[in-house]
Amino acid sequence: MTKAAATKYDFFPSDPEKVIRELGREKILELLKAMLLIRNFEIRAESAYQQGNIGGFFHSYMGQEAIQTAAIAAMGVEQWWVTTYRCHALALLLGATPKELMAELYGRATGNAKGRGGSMHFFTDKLLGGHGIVGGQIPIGTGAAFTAKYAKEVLGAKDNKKGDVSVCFMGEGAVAQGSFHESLNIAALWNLPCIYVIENNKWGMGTGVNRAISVEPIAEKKAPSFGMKGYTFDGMDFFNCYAGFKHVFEECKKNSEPVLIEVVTERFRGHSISDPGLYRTKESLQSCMQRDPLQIMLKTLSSYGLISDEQFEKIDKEQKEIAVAAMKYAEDSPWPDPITLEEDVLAP
Ligand SMILES: Cc1ncc(C[n+]2csc(CCOP(=O)(O)OP(=O)(O)O)c2C)c(N)n1
Repeated sequence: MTKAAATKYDFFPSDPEKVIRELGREKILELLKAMLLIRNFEIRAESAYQQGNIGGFFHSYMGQEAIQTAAIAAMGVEQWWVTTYRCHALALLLGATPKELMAELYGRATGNAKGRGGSMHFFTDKLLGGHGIVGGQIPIGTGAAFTAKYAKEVLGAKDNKKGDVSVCFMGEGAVAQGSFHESLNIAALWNLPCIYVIENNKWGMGTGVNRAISVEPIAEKKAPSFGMKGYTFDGMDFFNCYAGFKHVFEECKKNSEPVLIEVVTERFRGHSISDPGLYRTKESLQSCMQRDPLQIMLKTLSSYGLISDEQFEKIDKEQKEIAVAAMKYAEDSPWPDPITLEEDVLAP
């Protein structure tokens, strides 16, 4: 059975002026730069893939840049973070360098996971991974929230090394998995400070959300069944995401209760690089690309006189050069030595 009608979303309220006042011009431009780095990294990596320099899976974050950029801007890097295989942006935002990430895509020894993980498995000391199993990261994010709570309430940790909260990203496709339901149930039962974020890009591979998930808005309808609060954000609008994440973060820190967020977004590419996207028309893709998060941010910042088109283009060009330099670094890097094959393997 198919649910045909597209949902009309009522997004969390936001006030760009307030966000701009709170963050200031310099910080906002830094965040725009981060979004442009993600976009340029994805574009260059995609071309390296097409040239045969990268193999295996590859899932682009193009179109979704505002979400994780806003989440980190609102909560700071010192939380626990975990996500899906669509993990390039989160790793960049959490401080992995474009060079080490590009080298990982190229399978080189200098890569983020020594060339063993590829596109789906980036890590930093705060990023508990990109994960290839749909829903596989949800229990991990829940466990990290337990760590944060235990460190604070039992060990009395004051240095915030274990983070205040855990932030667990997933696609809407993961909502139908058992791991989602078991994790949210235990998080609610034990008051774990976990912020679950569903990035609803409307497609799970080629399956439309209306054919896969029985209710929408997902978070607002599902959260109450776990005794949680649920919110909906506009994933194409940085300012809406920032205001929403900030609100939820402050609330979660105060009451140590889990929360479920749905961020409505669009992916500008196929599910993975090998997906020709035959399940959607060119026109529908073009129409969703009209709401490009980078253009929306540029337009908003321009309307407050904070940036000109020339300044935007300059930042864009600089980020492109960083991505191109990362490709060169990856190309020049050595392949892993076969003698190291059994190193770092936990189950020999
Ligand atoms: C347990 C499991 N089942 C199936 C797959 C194959 N698979 C990979 S991605 C995907 C779709 C997931 O879509 P969604 O959660 O909406 O995330 P998105 O890719 O849109 O970000 C599927 C079915 C998998 N990796 N793991």
